Amino acid sequence: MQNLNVGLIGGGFMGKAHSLAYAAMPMFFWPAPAMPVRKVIAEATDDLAAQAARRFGFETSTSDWRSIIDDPDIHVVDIATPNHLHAEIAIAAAEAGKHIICEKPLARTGEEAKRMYDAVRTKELVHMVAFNYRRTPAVALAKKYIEEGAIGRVISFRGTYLQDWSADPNSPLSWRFQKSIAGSGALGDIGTHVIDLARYLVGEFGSVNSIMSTWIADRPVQSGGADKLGTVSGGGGPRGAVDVDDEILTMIKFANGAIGSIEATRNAHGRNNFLTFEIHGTEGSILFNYERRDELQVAFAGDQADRSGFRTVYTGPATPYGEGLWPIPALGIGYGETKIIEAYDFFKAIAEGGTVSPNFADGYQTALIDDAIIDSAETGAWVDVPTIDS
Ligand code: NAI
Ligand code: SOE
Repeated sequence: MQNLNVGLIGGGFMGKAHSLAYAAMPMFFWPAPAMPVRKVIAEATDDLAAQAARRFGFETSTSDWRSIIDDPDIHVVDIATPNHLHAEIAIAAAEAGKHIICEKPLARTGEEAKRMYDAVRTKELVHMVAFNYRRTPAVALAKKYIEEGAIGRVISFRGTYLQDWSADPNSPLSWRFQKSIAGSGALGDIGTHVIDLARYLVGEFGSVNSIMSTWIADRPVQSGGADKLGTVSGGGGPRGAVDVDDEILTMIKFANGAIGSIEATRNAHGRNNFLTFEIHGTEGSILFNYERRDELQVAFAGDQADRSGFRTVYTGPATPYGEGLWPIPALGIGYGETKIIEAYDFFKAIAEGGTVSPNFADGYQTALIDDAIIDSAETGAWVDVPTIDS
């Protein structure tokens, strides 16, 4: 079993989640496909980097992410920075021949995502984009049911991602509200998770018709630093303009004839991480709510009439990834487990010389869907989504 040295760039929320995954992955999945070694972590300053190394168990730290790219001992570059740095780091890492895992959204625009995809597509390296909700066991179970034909032909998909952390007009103008850093607002930040699930479970998007709104036009300025996701007030200082969307709503015509909708907002009071989908097929239905992520609700058309309706299946040893997780259903799947499974699949692909999904092709296709949603919201028209040449 080989050791693979990881250089992690960004020690905020995702730096924590990825570090946990590297430490825990071999504890869950044994024998591990490879042993991740937490070699070096980069942060914005020397002090932040040193603290991150201590906290997250890395051997060394740096405030210069380029030194990670230049280090021949690093096998894996993990990009967990705000979105505007993804492309520059990923392209440099690809040129240096490193395996890359990059947080979502892959890029701020389709054009930026294309450059990233072009940088990796002909190289012998594993690339992954961290749409980890696919790795929730109940979502993988939904995929299995669909592939087995348990709900027949999929005819419709309704997805939501509703949060409320940005509903307070005095929560700071963090990087997530700045187009130059984030690319877009609720669309890229959380809408892309649902787009990824829709592509995974239903298929490619044909066209979209969308609405986008910005509810809070300005917020107290925050310069640099991690996004505290609404847990701190921005205070009474100067306010800056929000130039991204707070909310998006889109209708979808899928290439295979199914239809659907996606709503995403971070301004829905009372909603925390309400990532849901309901899928209707010709022979049954599936309902998933991430806030109850141990459970998949299923209904089958063939059920006897006096007992038909949704039933709950709890994920556990008999369901996807069950061999590595907990020994009894319903002990509790958390956010950490989705990242541990993600790390497992990523390192497995490296160890076996294979590929993993979602990868940069998926990230690029998702960015093109984002572009089409923005275009449609601006024009009011249905917009066709181009399909990438992969
Ligand atoms: P965060 O704001 O908590 O942390 C970002 C960190 O990057 C900060 O600590 C900041 O100091 C650091 N940083 C900034 N410039 C840097 C540089 N030049 N070198 C090294 N470090 C630098 O942000 P968060 O929530 O961790 O988001 C990071 C990425 O992960 C984003 O792309 C975001 O969209 C994605 N994300 C994905 C999630 C998922 O569920 N897959 C969840 C949360 C975020
Ligand atoms: C904030 O909306 C956020 O942290 C997103 O950036 C993540 O992608 C999502 O998983 C949780 O919420």
